Amino acid sequence: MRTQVAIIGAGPSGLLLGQLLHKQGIDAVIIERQTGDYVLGRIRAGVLEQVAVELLEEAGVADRLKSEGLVHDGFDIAFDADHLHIDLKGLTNGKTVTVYGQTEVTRDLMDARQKAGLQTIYGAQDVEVLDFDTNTPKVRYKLNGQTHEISCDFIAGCDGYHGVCRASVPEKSIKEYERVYPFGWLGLLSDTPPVQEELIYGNQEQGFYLCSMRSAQRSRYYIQCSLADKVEEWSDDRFWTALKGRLPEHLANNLVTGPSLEKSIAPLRSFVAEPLRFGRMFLAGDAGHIVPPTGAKGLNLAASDIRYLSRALFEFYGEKSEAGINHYSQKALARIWKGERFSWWMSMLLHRFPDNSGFDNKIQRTEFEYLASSEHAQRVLAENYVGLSYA
Ligand code: RFL
Ligand code: PHB
Repeated sequence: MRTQVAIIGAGPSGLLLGQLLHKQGIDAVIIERQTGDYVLGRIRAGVLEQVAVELLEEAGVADRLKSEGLVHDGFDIAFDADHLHIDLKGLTNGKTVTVYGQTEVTRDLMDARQKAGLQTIYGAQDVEVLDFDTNTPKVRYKLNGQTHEISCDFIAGCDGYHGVCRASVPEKSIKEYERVYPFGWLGLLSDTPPVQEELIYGNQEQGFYLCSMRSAQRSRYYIQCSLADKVEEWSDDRFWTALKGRLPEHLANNLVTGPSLEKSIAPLRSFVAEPLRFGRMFLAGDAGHIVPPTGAKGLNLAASDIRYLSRALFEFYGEKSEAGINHYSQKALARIWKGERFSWWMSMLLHRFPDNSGFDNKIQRTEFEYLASSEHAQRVLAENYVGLSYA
């Protein structure tokens, strides 16, 4: 088989790239290790930047997002007994974020791909990326025991943190930067009305908590947990009791509990690989970088990578220019590092660090007080949260 762009991974990065390329008449095949249902079962991101929403509009997959997504003008930060409202809209000349689950973004992209009759190979095993240091790269994989090969012009590595693309780059050609945080997030999804209309990020003696949602009837909550914790040790009751204990009293009284639809633990990590281009192979999304979810940036950074990469490929095929592909890595990384900085900063502000000294705790508290007292500081937070413009 032959295609112009072989995309590895059918998460949001791979599917969005496929859709944008299709709109420009560029041929692509997506090769995914899992089944479509498995991909849809992963409950992850919930908050979309305005620029990400605009990119999904450009891809022609934003109808449901526009009708069902919840536009949020602000969110709350609670620190111990204190409370701060961040007026995103007021602080950013009218910008907002949209609460719409990654599962729904993925579903919309899958539906559009199916409608357009575009090819996705699910359940591909032993995927290999070959000869990407030449002009004739190849992807080899097994399906139902048979080996297949796709020749292509480019390989897009959209295969997430544990994917094969980054792992196939010779060690000497790549540099990795990493910070691992000493705790995880335990998340619970339930068909219960959210505790309040806007998100609340909290830092309390027992640790971080986040009250988020998917709709007026579906809540998503997270609490900081130990890395040693196992999800089986957390009954729904234990989760609700722990969350209730962390919430300020007026919200604890409002909390509606119910059976979990999903519960999982995610470790927190900051990670960047440099560069993001290796000859005819590019890395995009979680394949190239990870942020702790505190800033709600992972999916949004994946979208910005895909915007830069799609433009680069449009230039290559449309204008016969290599300028875009030559600049992809540098351009994407400039925005990624800003997302890394912001996510690190939000994480440092909002979690209880087991090894913090008294000094560290005082600095963290002062960071909150400074934020609460300075409109400039709030503006910096708001500008980053709604999303920096695509340069
Ligand atoms: P994905 O979603 O991991 O998809 C990669 C796909 O590649 C497949 N794959 C392979 N396919 C073929 N061959 C191989 N060898 C393969 N290896 C892997 C995988 O099966 C998978 O289908 O990466 P992508 O597309 O780059 O998307 C990134 C986002 O998923 C991620 O950044 C966000 O979910 C992060 N994130 C959040 N981001 C936000 O912007 N806002 C949020 O509010 C937000 N909240 C979160 C989050 C992530 C979380 N977790 C669990 C890590 C909350 C949580 C709890
Ligand atoms: C979510 O709703 O899953 C969510 C929201 C905000 C975050 C992380 C996750 O920062």
